[in-house]
Amino acid sequence: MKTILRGRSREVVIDTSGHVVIIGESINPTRRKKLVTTLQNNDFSYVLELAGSQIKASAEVLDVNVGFPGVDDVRLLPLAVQAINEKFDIPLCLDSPNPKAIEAALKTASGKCLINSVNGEEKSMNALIPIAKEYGAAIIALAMDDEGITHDPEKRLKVAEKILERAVKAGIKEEDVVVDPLAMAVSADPRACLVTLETIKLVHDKLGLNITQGASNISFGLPERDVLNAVHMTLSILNGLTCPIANPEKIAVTVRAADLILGRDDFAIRYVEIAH
Ligand code: THG
Repeated sequence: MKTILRGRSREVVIDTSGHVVIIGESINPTRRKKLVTTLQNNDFSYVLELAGSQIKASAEVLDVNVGFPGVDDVRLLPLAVQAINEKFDIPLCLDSPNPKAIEAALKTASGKCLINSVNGEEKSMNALIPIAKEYGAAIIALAMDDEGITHDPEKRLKVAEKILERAVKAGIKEEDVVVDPLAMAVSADPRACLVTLETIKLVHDKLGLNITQGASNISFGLPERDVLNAVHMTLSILNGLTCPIANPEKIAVTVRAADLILGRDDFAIRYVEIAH
C-alpha cells in the first residue's frame, strides 16, 4: 500500500513494503517554550530552524502543531505552513484538533498534506472527511471514538475500520488513510505499549494500511527516554509501523538500523548514510 504525499513539488511515498518514513515531531509547542514565545510574536524563524534541522536529520514529512492555550490556530497554522512551504520542499502533516485550522491551512498549503487527525467520533469524521476530500489530502485515522479510548486492540482496529469505511464512502482512496493505533505513556499504564503493539499488528495484518504513531509519547515521565523510545520504535516497526511521528535527531539511526535488519536497505546504503 502506497500513501503519496507532496511538498511544493517533491513527492514522498510511504510504502508498507518500503523504508520507514519519519514524520518530524519537533514543531510542537509542548514543552518548547521558545516556540510559544516566538509564535506569539508572529516570528517564524524558530519554526524554520526546527524544520531545517529535522530535514537534515532525515525527516521526510514535518508535523506542524502550533496549538497552545489562548492561541488562534485558525490564523497561526496557515501562517506557519506558508513559512515552511516557502523555504522547504517537504510534505506537511497538519496537527490540530480544530477542523477550522486544518481547513485554513489546507487552503494555503502546497502539494498534498496529511491531516492529523480524524478520530472515530461522529463530530470529527463529519467535519474532516469532506475537507480531506475537497483538498485532496490524506488522513490519519486515530483509533478512538465517542466511547473514548479502549484498551482492547480488536476494538481499536474496529474504530480504524469505521473511519476507513467512512473515508472510502466519501471518495477518499484507501491508501490515503494512515492509521494511528494510539501510543500512550507506559508510566501511566503498564500495558499501554503492549496494546499499541498488538493494534499495530492487527491493522497491518487485516487492513494492510500505512501506520503512524506519536512515538515519543510512550516515554513521558520516565528516565532514559531515548532508550525507551528506541526499543518501542524497533518493536513497532517489526509489527508494521511505517511512518512514526518522532524526533529524527534522536531516532533516525534506530529506524535505519531496523530497516537494514528487516531487509529494506540493500547494501546498507541508507544506514551508512546516517550512522557515524
Ligand atoms: N498521534 C498523532 N499526532 C500526535 C501525537 C500522536 N501529535 C502530537 C504528539 N502525539 C506527537 N508529537 C510529540 C512531540 C514532542 C514530543 C512528543 C510527541 C516530546 N517532546 C520532548 C518533551 O516533551 O520532553 C521535547 C523535545 C525533545 O526532547 O525532543 O516528547 O500520538 N497522530
